[in-house]
Amino acid sequence: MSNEAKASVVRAARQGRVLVVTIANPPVNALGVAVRQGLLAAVEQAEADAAVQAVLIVGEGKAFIAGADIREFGQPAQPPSLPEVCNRIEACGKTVVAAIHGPALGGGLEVAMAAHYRVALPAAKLGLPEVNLGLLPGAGGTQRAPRLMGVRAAAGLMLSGQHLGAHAAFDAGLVDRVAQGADPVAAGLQYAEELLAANAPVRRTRDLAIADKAAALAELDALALETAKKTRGLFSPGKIVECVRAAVELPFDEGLARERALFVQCLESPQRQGLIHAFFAERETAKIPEAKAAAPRPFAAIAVIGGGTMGAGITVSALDAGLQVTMIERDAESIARGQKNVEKVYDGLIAKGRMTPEAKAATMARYTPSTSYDDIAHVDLVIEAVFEDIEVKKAVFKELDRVCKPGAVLATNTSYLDIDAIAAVTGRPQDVIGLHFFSPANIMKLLEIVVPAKVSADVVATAFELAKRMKKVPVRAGVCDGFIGNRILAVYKQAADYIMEDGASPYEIDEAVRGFGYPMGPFQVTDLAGGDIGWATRKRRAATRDPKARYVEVADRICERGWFGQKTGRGFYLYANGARTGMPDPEVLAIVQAERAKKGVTPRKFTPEEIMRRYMAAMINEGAKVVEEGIALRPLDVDVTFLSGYGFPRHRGGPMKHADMVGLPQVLADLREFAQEDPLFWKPAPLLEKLVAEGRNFDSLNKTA
Ligand code: 3H9
Repeated sequence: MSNEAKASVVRAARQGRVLVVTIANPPVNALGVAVRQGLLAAVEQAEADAAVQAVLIVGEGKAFIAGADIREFGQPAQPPSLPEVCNRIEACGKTVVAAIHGPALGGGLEVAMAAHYRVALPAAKLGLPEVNLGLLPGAGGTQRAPRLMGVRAAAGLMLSGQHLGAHAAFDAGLVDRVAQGADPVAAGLQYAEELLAANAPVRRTRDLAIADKAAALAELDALALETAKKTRGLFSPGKIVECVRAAVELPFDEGLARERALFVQCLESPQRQGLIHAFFAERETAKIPEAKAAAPRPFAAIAVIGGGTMGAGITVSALDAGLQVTMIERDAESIARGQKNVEKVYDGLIAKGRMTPEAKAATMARYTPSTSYDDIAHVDLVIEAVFEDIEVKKAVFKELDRVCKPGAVLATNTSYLDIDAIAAVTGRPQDVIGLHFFSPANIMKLLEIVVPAKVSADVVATAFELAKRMKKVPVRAGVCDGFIGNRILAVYKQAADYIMEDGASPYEIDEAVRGFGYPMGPFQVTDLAGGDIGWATRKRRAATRDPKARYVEVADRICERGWFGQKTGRGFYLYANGARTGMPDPEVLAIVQAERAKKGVTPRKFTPEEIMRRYMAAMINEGAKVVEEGIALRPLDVDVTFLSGYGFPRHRGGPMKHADMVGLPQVLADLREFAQEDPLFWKPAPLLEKLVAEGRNFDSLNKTA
């Protein structure tokens, strides 16, 4: 980087006796090498200039400083390091003030904690979210935060990754004052001048004492146990607790050295790679060709067709996004039920003290129930969430075509069906799109935006804008049976069935999948969702199934008995007396055994590793096909789909990132080995073979579309 560029990311200019140091590194003032150099130079300038009596650090734009530059992790280190910069700020002989008007996160808060005084403005957000990236605060944060806010609160901030607003940060002792307004320079200058006028001493955080060390250590013992239990399988949380212990037990500089050593361990961990991949991937999925080609259509009033679980969840999401919602149901009884489904969500929040009855009333004022399509002639966007049957959906879209105003966006929430065929029943296929929400729709973050052949670019852009307003994670998908998520799910579920028929029990498989980091295994998920849903899909596909393809009938045998999972008290597991955790069922094992005998399968043993190799190979292989066919724009879109909608362990970055970390040659070798038993199912995706032949990985395809 040229000297001029370096100079421009950190500007230092004297205002009276205060040197105002402005970080101007858009979009979020991350602490890249040029910023670190600039900050160091500014402190030296302040020391050298006799006219300067205080230093004020501020950020330009929306953020104070969002943290270290995450893009530099994994690259060769470039001096000065951030710990060095923070130490230099703290050592400055002139009073240093940080004025925080926006996010001060991670390294950003560490810079502020190294300053001698801190003032926060109302929009400030302070936090140490490194744990979300598989890291720990590595620029003195683990040593300074406990000195400022106490051991327990500091550990809580670092382990949760939560952000504190200005007042909460003040109450916690992280900042010294809360000022009004939005101008950090004005607020900071005023504070600095007051401090100088009062002859306030240079006050270094490193010199603050930690009170009652014995009690703090006892608390940390308990916290270490609790953290190990709660963050099972995660690396950095335990290291955070170790750092805080060092803050209590060791002199400051030794604590810093310990923090550095543990930070480097985190930096080198595969979990850091997975989590940082997830962070960027979630921001990349909104970068789609249509967003560059067209602007979204405006929307304020929408309609939701159907008031079942899905329709109600979507309605809540839309109301929470500030939209007007008209819900349509076929008769008075159904619409009353639909409204009840919506109100149930808000009543739940009221019961938990998270919403006031007044806020509910204000929200519900934007909700209109109706049984007549004619009431939605004015809306800008419609989301259909009726029964998953193509004929029912086509009938709805004919009605929408009849009543909706020209230019209204018509979306279907189908999870499998052919959206091109649905669009074709209207006279305006350019306005028809898929919005695949996940249940419960007001909670699940994923929104698959399914792009049929004839839809216009501005409708796609509108769908992405809607996702943003609803705070969803949008992923662009092409039309095929199951789109990205459910299509791949169907394949790895099949792999799980094969493993079961070949010898592992459903309980062993679930345990292996949980051991990998999922909250639940596939058979538990089936029981939770209801076995009848998959059964209906299997029946629908029976006619088109390849007769040569292996088909496991265990789930059908279970469904034939009326065992649909939790809701019937029995599925792959037994749920005695409405229990939510299932117990293994010997009768299910007997069914599995009978099916094996029928097919002449001699059961064999599988280790958890063998189970996961197959499970993941099936997922990755189908993921490669989905990318190759253009159903997903990039491998990262597959990753985000599984991270946000299917419980894939975030620290592994998603299935395609996981494949890159395992190494594609290994994945291909696994597939070829399994293909010896079943060449049809385990046939490697051509894209995977191509990448291996070219020595490339999935990430090489992740450039923005
Ligand atoms: C750390 O500090 C380690 C230290 O303790 C120790 C060091 C030794 N770096 O989210 P947005 C990009 S670890 C680089 O869409 P918003 C982001 O990719 C760090 N880039 O905006 C996006 O780029 P693009 C601890 C970053 O307004 C653009 O900025 N800090 C960074 O919704 C806008 O981001 C964190 O974990 C970064 N640190 O939210 C904070 N941050 O336009 C992470 C963002 O090309 N950041 N970008 O897609 C955030 O939580 C949010 O970005 C923030 C703004 C709340 C700041």
